[in-house]
Amino acid sequence: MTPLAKGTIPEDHPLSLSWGGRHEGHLDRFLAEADVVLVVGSSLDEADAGSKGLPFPEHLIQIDACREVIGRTCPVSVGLVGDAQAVLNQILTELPHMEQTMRRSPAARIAECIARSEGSVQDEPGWQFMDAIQQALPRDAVVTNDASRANGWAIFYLRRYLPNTFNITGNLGALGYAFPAAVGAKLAYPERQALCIVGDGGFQFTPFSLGTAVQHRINAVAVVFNDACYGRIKRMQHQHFGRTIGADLPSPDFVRLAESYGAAGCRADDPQQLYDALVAAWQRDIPTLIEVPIEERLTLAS
Ligand SMILES: Cc1ncc(C[n+]2csc(CCOP(=O)(O)OP(=O)(O)O)c2C)c(N)n1
Ligand SMILES: [Mg+2]
Repeated sequence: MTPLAKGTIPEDHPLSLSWGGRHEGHLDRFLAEADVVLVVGSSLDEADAGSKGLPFPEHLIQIDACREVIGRTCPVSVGLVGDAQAVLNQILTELPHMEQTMRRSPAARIAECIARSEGSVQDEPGWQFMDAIQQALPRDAVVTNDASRANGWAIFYLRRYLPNTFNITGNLGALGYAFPAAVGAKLAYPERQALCIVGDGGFQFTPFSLGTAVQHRINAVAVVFNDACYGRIKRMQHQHFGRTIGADLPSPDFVRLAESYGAAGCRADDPQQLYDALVAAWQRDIPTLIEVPIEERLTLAS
């Protein structure tokens, strides 16, 4: 699954391989070794397939409901225009009549790929914070995010198991989406938890949504990773120009900001505190903001 598809197939299914496998090229090698890749419902654009692209083998088949998307970013051997479910059902209907030369499950290779990828990241603070969230997160909770460094951590490390339980702002990556989206998700599914994973910059595009959530007793939870800057932008400025401009942010006291709206606010300095804060947050009937102060070097890391 590409980032936008997280949760379409449960990430603990033995045939499921997600973006996390991209560490040290494990997922890329897996794809490159394939005889043929069948892409279902992905535009393969930058936000979906990554700015570095995916190393597809020569034979690529793409199914999409939108004709313009087929072959737009990657050359395809075969393009099939249609509804994913309908086309997949048609393929399944034809399969028994086809000669099958080999039936070898890739489950073992997928498991190996995941184990190698996970083994290489567990010392990283980003992984540890996402692991804490994972432990506290119900299987059907809806996660929203936008474009922070933590958004990248969530794409790589967080596992989702159900469709529409991981919502990014798609190809635009627009800041300000994450928290209002969590409020909307909690309204749509009052019996489930809604969690926004966001940076200090992104959260400050739409903090007033805290007021709406308090007013209507909507328990959406925000985890704000605060490095007091537009970290991703600052990093790109460093890389391309060797200097930064306009990327530092005055940091409000996020806990008091939440409390001033009548929401609950707390600070989590390490993954264990984040886990405890989330478990407490699920119990409330008002929104909770959990601020996680992080060093700038974490968002500036490649
Ligand atoms: C509406 C909007 N404006 C600007 C951007 C460009 N942009 C992408 S990431 C980013 C920085 C985000 O900062 P923060 O939320 O604090 O996350 P961090 O990078 O520090 O982890 C900016 C300004 C954007 N994606 N959307
Ligand atoms: Mg930031």
